Amino acid sequence: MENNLNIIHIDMDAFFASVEQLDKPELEGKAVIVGGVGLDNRGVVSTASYEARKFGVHSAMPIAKAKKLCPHAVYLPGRRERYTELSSQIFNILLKFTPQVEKLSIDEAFLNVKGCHRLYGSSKEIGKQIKKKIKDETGLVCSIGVARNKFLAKIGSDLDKPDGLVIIKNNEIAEVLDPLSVDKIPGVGTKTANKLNEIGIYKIGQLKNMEYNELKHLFGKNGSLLYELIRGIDKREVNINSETKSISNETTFQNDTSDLDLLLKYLLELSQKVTRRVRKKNLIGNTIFIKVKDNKFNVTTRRITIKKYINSTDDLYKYGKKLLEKVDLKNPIRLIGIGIASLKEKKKEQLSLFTNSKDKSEFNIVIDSIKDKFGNESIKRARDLLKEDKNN
Ligand code: TTP
Ligand code: MG
Repeated sequence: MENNLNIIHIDMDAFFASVEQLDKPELEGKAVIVGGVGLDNRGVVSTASYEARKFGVHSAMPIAKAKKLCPHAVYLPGRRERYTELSSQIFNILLKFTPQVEKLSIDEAFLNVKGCHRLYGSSKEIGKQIKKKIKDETGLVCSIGVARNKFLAKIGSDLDKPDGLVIIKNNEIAEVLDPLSVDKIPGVGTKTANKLNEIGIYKIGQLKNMEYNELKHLFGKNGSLLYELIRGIDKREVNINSETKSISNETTFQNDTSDLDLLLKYLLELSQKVTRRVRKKNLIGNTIFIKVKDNKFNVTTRRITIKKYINSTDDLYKYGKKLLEKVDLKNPIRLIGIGIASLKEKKKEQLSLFTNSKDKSEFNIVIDSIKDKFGNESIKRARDLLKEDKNN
């Protein structure tokens, strides 16, 4: 397969409705419509299962209209928390393949898999593995598009929904794009599409016959972007966003070591550094990972996703230690690293002077501010002091 088809777009199928069918097996194969008062108070359809779409029901349609088209459907108000929970499970799966994940919405992401082929095979293979892992671990079905850029990958994921896996090869671009209606182009909404329809242009292929200057005239500064997109050119990069970004630190030892106590002490020191950066950015995360490289340069990584979002040194260290215990330390270790992923912004909680909370984050914040004022060496944990003794 061509080796520059590195962009993957993934979009869950009928996401909210599929989650409802997953949690209530009696709804499997039935018309399910999520939306209305419970979810957004506007009485519109959030999404409809594919069984309901056959009757013409779609997102943003007034519930009243949906009830006329599909009276036998099961109407549900929606459970945002549950959808968010599954969404973060899905993003954690994606992050196992590559850190290059750009979240677009609750059920949609771009991946750049350029560096992943040695480990996971071709982009098509990676697409298959992602689909399988998501199905096995969550029970949900998604559609995937693979192509050389974002625009084409997104077009691809939409071509064979539900449960699609579409590869758009470079020599197939025109063949795929030309018959599509113009509203498939990002930025071309109903209004612009209508404007084009009025002058007899319905398909992307027809739009290609327009001169560059005509497009500029019609679409202003977006004209040149449009000129490129319809020819399958899209220079946008996959941008890792803070929600999927991770923060980590690693250290290479002067001498390789098999001493578990010493490794744990380094792990604690790294946990301090990592969580300090996490706290500085006012983030919390619920995926913890470690990396170990032995003297033969074999790299082992272990990761775990927990329910609670953390940013305290003790919490990170605790889970890092558990992960390290799962690593086979048969060869001496030359490098160890630890990090947090699935980061999100920590909401401002009401601070109380008399809180009895077990949450260590306030304690950590005090330590951080002393270190900011007096330097890193000003406060040390007893374990760090022990380590210094051992190394001297
Ligand atoms: P989409 O991915 O647009 O739709 P979908 O996943 O339901 O269906 P498809 O198989 O076509 O991808 O949106 C993801 C979720 O976002 C969707 O399940 C519900 C929610 N949503 C709304 O609440 N309102 C809307 O208008 C749309 C489009 C989506
Ligand atoms: Mg979707």
